[in-house]
Amino acid sequence: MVDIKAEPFAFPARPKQLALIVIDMQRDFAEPGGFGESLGNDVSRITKIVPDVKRLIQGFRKAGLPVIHTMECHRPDLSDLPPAKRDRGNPLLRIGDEGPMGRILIAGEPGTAILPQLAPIDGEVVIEKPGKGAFYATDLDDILKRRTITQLVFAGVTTEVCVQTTMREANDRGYECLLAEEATESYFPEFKAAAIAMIRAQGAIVGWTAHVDDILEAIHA
Ligand code: TIU
Repeated sequence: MVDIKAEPFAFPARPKQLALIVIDMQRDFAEPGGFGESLGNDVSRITKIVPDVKRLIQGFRKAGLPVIHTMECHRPDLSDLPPAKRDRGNPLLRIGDEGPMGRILIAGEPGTAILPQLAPIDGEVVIEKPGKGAFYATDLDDILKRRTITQLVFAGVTTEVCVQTTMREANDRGYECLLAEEATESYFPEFKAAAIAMIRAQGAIVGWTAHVDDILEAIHA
C-alpha cells in the first residue's frame, strides 16, 4: 500500500488494484462547434487542462497501471438517446444534428473523438456511454471486476456533470475514488470548486481529491 497525499486525508492506494478513468476528453466538449459550445459554454476552459490530463495518463502508463477512457456518445440511429436528453433546453445544435465537426455526440463522428493529444493507445479500454455516468448502460463495472480493480483515479470533464456522476456511481458500487484536481474542469469555475468540496466533505463521502503531482509521485514510488 502507498499513501497518496489527498484531501480530506491520505488516500490508501493499492497500486495493483488502481486504474485511471479519463472522462469524456472529447473534441465535442473542448472545441468550438461541438456540443459544449452549442449549450452556450466557453470551451477554452477545457483545453487548458489537457497538459495535466496528459501527464497523469503518461504517469499511469509508465507505472504499468490501466488507463480507461470514456466517451459520451450515441448510436447513429439515436436509439439510445432518450427524447428527454435530446430535447432538453434550447441549444444551437442538438445531439445528432449535423455540426461543423460532424453529427453532435454521435459515435464515429470526428467531433465525438477523444482529443488527439490524449488519444487511447493499443490495449486501453474505451467505454462509449450514452449517459452522464460511465456505469449506466455500459460494461465498465464488469471490466473493472475482471481486472480486480477496486480503486479509481478520475480525470476529465466536466467536473460536476459526467465526472461527479461517475464518481457517485463508482462510490455506490464499492470503488474508492480519487479526483485529480488539475486534471478536471468545468465550464463554471464555481461548480468545479463546489463539486470538489462536496466530494471530499463529510470524511470523503463520495471520494478523495488530490493534486496531479502527488498522485504521480505516489504511483512511481
Ligand atoms: N454539459 C456538461 O457540462 N457536460 C456534459 O454534457 N457532459 C460531460 O460532462 N461529459
